[in-house]
Amino acid sequence: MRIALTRQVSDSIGRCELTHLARTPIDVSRALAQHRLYEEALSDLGCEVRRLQELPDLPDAVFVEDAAIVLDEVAIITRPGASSRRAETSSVAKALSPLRPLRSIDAPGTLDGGDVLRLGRRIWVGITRRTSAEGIENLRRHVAPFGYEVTGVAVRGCLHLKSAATAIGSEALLVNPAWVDPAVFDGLEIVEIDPSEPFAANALLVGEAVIYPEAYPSTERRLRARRIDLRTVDASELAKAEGGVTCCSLIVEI
Ligand code: CIR
Repeated sequence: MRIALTRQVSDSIGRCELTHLARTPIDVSRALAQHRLYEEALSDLGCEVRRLQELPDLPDAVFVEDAAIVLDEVAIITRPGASSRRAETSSVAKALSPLRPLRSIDAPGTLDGGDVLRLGRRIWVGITRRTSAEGIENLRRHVAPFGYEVTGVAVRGCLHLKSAATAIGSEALLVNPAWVDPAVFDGLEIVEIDPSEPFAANALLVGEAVIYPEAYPSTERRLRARRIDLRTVDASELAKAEGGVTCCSLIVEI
């Protein structure tokens, strides 16, 4: 069984953290509607969608991916790099505690789930403004006993590693080579985004299907040419908050 943890868009999302984008007005009701369709796409792919408690005063609380790393053996509750986001983690820990043994990233380390990319037993972690060397070391200590290899990766020009590279298959990645050097993903098949669509590398693999924003038609054609089972969604309002499709759920297999 596959559970997808999500959280409704906060009324205060207009005050979200922004790093690379200029602030533009977010239409909360459109964002809510788009988020519901995203949840529907998860349900269509067999996920039981479980909504966490609403946190209306925490603008970025919809981006639940940043609060935890869920592996088969354990879940690691993060310490987000933006202090405004640290209060998001306790409700995620509460939801995960019946599903996995929990560990945590501890001060002074910081780590955002958006920086953590896993394929099999290999984990790449973006070294970014949000994720520190201590945070990565902390993660390594928690997961090494289960046989995971953790590699810190330089990322430039974007918020998180998963803005630059995400899984589109068990051995395949969608990558923006301007933001991360594809050579770090040794041995994996690399599909590059269309360079005219820099934000196009964030795709959400669920089983063998991929949830993908409809905003990147040229890259979408590249994915369709590979016969990937794509489920496109309109994620334009959350994109104004620098969120993508991976950010809005935590997938837990039980
Ligand atoms: C932030 O800056 O933290 C939010 N506005 C966006 C977080 C997006 N999360 C993700 O890419 N995993």
